[in-house]
Amino acid sequence: MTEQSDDTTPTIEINYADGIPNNVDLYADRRLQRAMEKWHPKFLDWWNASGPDGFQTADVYLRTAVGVDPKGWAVFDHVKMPDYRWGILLANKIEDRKIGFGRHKGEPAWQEVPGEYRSLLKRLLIIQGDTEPASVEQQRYLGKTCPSLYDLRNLFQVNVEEGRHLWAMAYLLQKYFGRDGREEAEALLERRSGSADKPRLLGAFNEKTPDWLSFFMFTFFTDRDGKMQLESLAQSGFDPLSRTCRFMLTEEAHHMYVGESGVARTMQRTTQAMTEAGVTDPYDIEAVRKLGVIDLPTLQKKVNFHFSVTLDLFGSEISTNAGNAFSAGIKGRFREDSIEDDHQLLNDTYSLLRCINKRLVMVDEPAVNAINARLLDDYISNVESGLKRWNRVLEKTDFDFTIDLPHRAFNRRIGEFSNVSVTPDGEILTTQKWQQQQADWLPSEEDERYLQSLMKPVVERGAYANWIAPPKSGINKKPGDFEYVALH
Ligand code: BYC
Ligand code: FE
Ligand code: FE
Repeated sequence: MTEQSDDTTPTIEINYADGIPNNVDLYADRRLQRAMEKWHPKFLDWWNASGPDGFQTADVYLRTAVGVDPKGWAVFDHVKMPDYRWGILLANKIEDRKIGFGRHKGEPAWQEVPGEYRSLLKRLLIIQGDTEPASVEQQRYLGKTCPSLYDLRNLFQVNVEEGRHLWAMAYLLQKYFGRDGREEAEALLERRSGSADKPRLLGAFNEKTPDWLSFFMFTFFTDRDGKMQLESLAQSGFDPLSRTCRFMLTEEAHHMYVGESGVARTMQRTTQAMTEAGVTDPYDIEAVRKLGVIDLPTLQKKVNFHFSVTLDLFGSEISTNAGNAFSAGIKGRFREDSIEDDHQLLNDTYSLLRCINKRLVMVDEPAVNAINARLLDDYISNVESGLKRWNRVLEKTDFDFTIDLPHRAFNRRIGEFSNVSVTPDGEILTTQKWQQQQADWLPSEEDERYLQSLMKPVVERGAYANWIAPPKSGINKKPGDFEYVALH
């Protein structure tokens, strides 16, 4: 007997012959084709105006999807970013897929938008779609200060894929939401990260990503929110959304890898430089900075910032919006299909930390209202495993330092803890006291200035900025001095 793949659905080929690569038979739907073809040049205008600054004529060693199954979907080649084959790619259809949760559990998954959930669904697509271009805008100027060609290539890989994630949401909006959908797809290209009059929709996506450490932290913490949200949407009873998100998730893993390995390489280089120079105290910031590397306390402050800002992206812990989306079968829990319960949560409770009368207490709440709280818990435990891997890098050194996550109530703007001032250890302070101490917990202007001072471009093949160690291995098994980006 020959070995069979466990995926028995036939792979739908990606059509690269016509204008827009796709595996959704785009060219059979004239109305949609016209809408996407109208949107495409506007997307390119956005990319040129707000995507990576410069480098548009450079040849970048990028991966492009050639298939949509988790194994072996990518080819690598040098391409100019504006020529990247953005397209519409959905994971293969699962025959007879059923809705897995909520009041429609067990009914066939929807292939069209259920009328009663139209606006709920549209809102989720808009929010998801808004974050993708926002992150590209936030990272627009990083190319100019890349620590190596390898890192520059990774930045651009992340950028083009976030661009494709925008395509994914623009496709769903234009295919399933008629004229409103077309307008919303255009609006996704009009809002701008950090803009005063047309900002992006969620807080963290209007923050700056001013240096490469911020970029690595962002891809570790914030792209991981992307993963959690996409996992929840991949459970959706609306099948086109589920298939879209399943394919997006295969791209997401690399983004988090870029962040995790970027921070690990930074810590490795810092501790190496300290050892070589005989600096024994990690808190002797002046001595460490003299070596031109990033001191560990500043790294901790960056963790505090990016973690707390990202927690806000989960919305309020107690949320009827999220409960409605769950009961409707539109947005599930993290890996809903491997949870063992009735998937309806009619009588279940969930235990979560709340802030009541300015005190932090554990409370049991109806589980259906605590969907966001649960996803937040799943996110935090996912982050914790990454942190353990970082701390292993530190354990191998002679320094007594660990990176810790701040308390979940620290520095929050959204949800349960938005009205209290909490230290990284979970102690409630008066706002005034908290503000006096915040420079100990969050990057100060001086810290930011120091980081900026390190951001000098290194573009010689095989060379790395002094503050970061080279990666353990290259992309697609390429050697260290490979020309990941050919600058012209
Ligand atoms: N900022 O009941 P609530 C990614 C609003 S990242 C501003 O608390 P709900 C990526 C909310 O809209 C993943 N406003 O929470 C990563 C609502 O307003 P309306 C992105 C906020 O509804 C890196 C009100 O407050 N995807 O992909 O459950 C690079 C009350 O809402 C915020 C998704 O988020 C905030 N932080 O919302 C590239 C998935 N939080 O409607 C990409 C789709 C809440 O009353 N979105 N509000 O005016 C959702 O599932 C949900 O909308 C949220 C939480 C998770 C955002
Ligand atoms: Fe994305
Ligand atoms: Fe991402």
